[in-house]
Amino acid sequence: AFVENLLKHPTFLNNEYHTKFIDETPSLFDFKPRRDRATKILTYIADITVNGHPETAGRPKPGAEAIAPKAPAMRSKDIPSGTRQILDQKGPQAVADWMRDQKHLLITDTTMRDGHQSLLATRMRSIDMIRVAPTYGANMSGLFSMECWGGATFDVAYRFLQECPWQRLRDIRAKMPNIMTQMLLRASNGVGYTNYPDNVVQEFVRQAAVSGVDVFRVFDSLNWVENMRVAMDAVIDAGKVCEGTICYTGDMLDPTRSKYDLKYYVGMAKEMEKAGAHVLGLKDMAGLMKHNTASVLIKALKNEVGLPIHFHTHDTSGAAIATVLAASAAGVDCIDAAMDSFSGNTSQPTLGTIVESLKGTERDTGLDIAAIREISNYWETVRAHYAAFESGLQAPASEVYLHEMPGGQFTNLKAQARSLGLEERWHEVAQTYADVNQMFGDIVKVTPSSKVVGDMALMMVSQNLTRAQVEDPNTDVSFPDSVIDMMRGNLGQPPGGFPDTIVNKVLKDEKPNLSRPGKHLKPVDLEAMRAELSAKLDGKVIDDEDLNGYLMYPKVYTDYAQRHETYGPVRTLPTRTFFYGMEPAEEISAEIDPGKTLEILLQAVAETNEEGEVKVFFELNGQPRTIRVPNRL
Ligand code: BTN
Ligand code: 3PY
Ligand code: ZN
Repeated sequence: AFVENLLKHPTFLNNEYHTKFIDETPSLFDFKPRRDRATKILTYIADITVNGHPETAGRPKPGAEAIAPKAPAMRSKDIPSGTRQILDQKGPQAVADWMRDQKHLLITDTTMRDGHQSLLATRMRSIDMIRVAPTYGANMSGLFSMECWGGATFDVAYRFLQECPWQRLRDIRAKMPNIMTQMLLRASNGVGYTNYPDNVVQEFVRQAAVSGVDVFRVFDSLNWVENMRVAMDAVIDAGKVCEGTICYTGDMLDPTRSKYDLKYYVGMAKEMEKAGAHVLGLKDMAGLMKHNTASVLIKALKNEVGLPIHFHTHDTSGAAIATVLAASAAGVDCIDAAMDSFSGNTSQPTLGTIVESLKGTERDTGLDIAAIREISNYWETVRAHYAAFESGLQAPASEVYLHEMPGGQFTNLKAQARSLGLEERWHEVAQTYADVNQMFGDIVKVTPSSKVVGDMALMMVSQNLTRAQVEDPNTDVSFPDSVIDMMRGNLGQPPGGFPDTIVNKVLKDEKPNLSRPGKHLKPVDLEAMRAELSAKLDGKVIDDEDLNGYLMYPKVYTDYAQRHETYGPVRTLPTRTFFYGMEPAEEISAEIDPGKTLEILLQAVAETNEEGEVKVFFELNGQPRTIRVPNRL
């Protein structure tokens, strides 16, 4: 077994073998029989079939409409050229120039990122995206970009979906070579919830560009430009499109809320331009921008800033299409929308409806409404498989103007409230969220600052604390860790700083750090981290993608990698199988490598034996296979 391990080891195969290698590579001494990938996948299916998936237990099941999703046919064999070719041939500035030259309204499809992040708790699996990517390339080549990466998708892929986010990106890129891919990057917070050392942010951006991201939407959760520069510079250095982004909050035309007024936004836009952004992102993450505001703001930005503008909003209020059409009339260059069946409510406004609304006008998008319908029907079938992750939100609501929660947070916070037994007090949570925002000085609320506000609001409602009590120096309050962290300055500073009242109450005698967090964080020794991870994973060779996963999420990545050893490439399973296992006589296939497909038939599931184990009988590519799994129910 030792020799066998040695002969198979990549270091040996790469001719990098030397005697020290034997001492340093504990996996060579791992004589447990290594199971092949097919056995691993069968073990996963058997386990889920017997025990169910922990994430879908007790949740609604897919209905009869959840048939196997089939991608619509490609309308032509050859792929028309698109925005990706402009970027590759002429670079990011040419993309920006081209955007400004277009009369028609450009559209980014968010279905593969914010659409499912906002409607299905980010649970959409890669296979459901990759399957339809070639159809997009052939039938939707006029899209500006496909938002398909970043935000919460990175974390959720490893943590809940047992798949590699980098591979998702590479696969989408390869199957859709003409439409630019787009990601959401939380500047110094990377795709995590806290500031990372500068070299970790730089290394992450470098790898994301190599693995396939074309457009980086970079924002800071407190709108602090100082804290965006490291990420923006890294994008510019990588030769990709840097969308320097303003987060919109509050109500710009309300004279009683003057903190975020027109002057504030125009000022920040000019800072974005000076910082080297190619495109100006305008991110209305909660869907608060009203149509009159869009008219005023977009016209002002077009007059005062030279950058093309890309507008993002959410339909939580039900008014997002009005806002998008006003933005379009005011000359916005590009807007975000989700395919119809993944649009509305806390998600983006409806792509097909925007296309139809502008048909025949001078901003006609030129997109093919029949192609959109086909793709939307595909997504409808996909969505049916994720019934367990639907929020149950029934209607749009103007309450969003009170709480100002981001679309991506809303359903999450509601689920958190439910798990704390506060579901029937949801409207109190919403009001308290608004109170906390005022107590923190009226801040931008978007990941991660939105999570801090949410943590505080849940704590206050569950302990029946009012804002006055929290602020009272004579009342003892034990603050959530995330609140302490933010008041220390670890997410940076909002415009005007945090109010002294709350800082002093939270930190007592400790002084906050008012300068950029990255300035104080020591650079990480990347090779030492690679060695550390390798040691945790029995000497596994750690490539740059894995290393970046580990740098963002040390525990989440390590757990993923260990489960991968047990279950193999479960990303290739159909979504129904992944979440629900198989029925007797059901047959599925899983393409574990290009051209290498497993045909899997479940024959029968035996009774649980005295040891508490269950035998599950399969046919794998026509050969009988029996797998034993513990019954944990
Ligand atoms: C998770 O939710 O922990 C990730 C998904 C994979 C977990 C597998 S599913 C089969 C087995 N049963 C469990 O409870 N966890 C693992
Ligand atoms: C994220 O950071 O994930 C967001 O969607 C913010 O809007
Ligand atoms: Zn969003």
